[in-house]
Amino acid sequence: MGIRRATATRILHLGPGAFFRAHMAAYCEKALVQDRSFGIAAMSMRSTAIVDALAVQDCIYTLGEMHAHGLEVRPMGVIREALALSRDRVRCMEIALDPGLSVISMTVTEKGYALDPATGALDFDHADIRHDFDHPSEPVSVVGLLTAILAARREAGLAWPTVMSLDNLRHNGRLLKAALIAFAGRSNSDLATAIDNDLAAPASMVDRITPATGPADLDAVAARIGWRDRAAVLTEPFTQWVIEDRFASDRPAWERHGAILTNDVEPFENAKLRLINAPHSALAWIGLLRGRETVADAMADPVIRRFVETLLHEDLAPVTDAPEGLDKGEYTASVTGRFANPAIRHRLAQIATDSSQKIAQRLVPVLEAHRARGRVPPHVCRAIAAWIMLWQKGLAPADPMGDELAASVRADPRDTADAFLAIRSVFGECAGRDPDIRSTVHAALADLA
Ligand code: CS2
Repeated sequence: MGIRRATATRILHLGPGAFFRAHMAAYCEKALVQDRSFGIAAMSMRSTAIVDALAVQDCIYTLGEMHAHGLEVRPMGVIREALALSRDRVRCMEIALDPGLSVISMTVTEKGYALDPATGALDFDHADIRHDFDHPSEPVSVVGLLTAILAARREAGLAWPTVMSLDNLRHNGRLLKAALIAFAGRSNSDLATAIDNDLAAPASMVDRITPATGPADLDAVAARIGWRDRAAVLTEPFTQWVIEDRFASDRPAWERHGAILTNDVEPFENAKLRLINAPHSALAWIGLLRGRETVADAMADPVIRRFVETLLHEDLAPVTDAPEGLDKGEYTASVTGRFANPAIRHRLAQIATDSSQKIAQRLVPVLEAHRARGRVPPHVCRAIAAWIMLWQKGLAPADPMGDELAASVRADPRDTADAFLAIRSVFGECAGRDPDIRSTVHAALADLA
């Protein structure tokens, strides 16, 4: 099969992980048919492993889709350069200051923005943000780096590219822009005003279940293509990308390849976070408690499957408005099918990682919507109880708030629950002081124990 290669670099992408290589890169690769100039420079903020793997292969890698009839593979030639900011800072800035650059996109996970998870505001106490204030020309955070790029382009009289987040955060474009304004505002109010007035930061909703690639995945790809592609990625057939149509300049014709360009991404974000990410987290917590390893293993456990279905139908779907053109029933029904796909080995521990950053996006709005109707959602509370129980038992995977969470564990799980529910940056104001939520979580803890 021939490889479609890009002829120029007009996109700088931060975060070249598996999700990006399976999702946005796939849309960009297809759009090379319309315009080959929209190649990508893929840059990691710190780690060098995937960057090195790509670099030795001339940035060509294999995208494998796990269909019911088997694995379908395709060579990808859209990435032109792979770099790590920690090592290749000069080259990164050269690309960032290229007059032809059209988009800076990013998949850096929820915690990559250094925001307070509950309020969405930039966390000025974050170690990386503090570092970047002290070393503005050597930023290590996404927000510090983007601000440095915007300042340097402005200084050089260059237009700003569109800055686009592809992470699972509500209003990701608006949050990112607000963080940049807040960061710039501390030292350069002129720049902050210009960002406020002029920066295009569209929101986008992304969806494609793509586990971190493991050695067995690489073996499966090698068996198909005849060489060991260390940057290969395996993903599900389903893919969705809904983008706010607000760009500073030209961009690839993603809409010709399945992306939806719209004025209002919010209903899509809500549906995705509530009907896919919320049950995903819940499934991960309950599944880990019951000793399962992957999402598909957990879905094969009838107790867990029943829980996920009840959670979806009784607690999540009733407070989620379907965006126009999307059938909520079908969407909800497809979720369990996607989770149950045995070809995808998605480790529960990967999904349960960083849960403190995900709860405010996935579950708190659901809790609030039910409280506004005078109700407590029992299955959401059970999911939260499962998360707390993982900490109680010392089974929780890595979390940026790990020290604080571990220090909140008490001998009695109910006391642990009260301490956790009162953590404002996880639950906002909604849970800590609500006796009905607390007692429902207590009851669920007793039941889980
Ligand atoms: C998952 C997501 O790891 C997680 O938290 O819920 O990465 C999920 O697989 C994607 O959002 C699906 O599009």
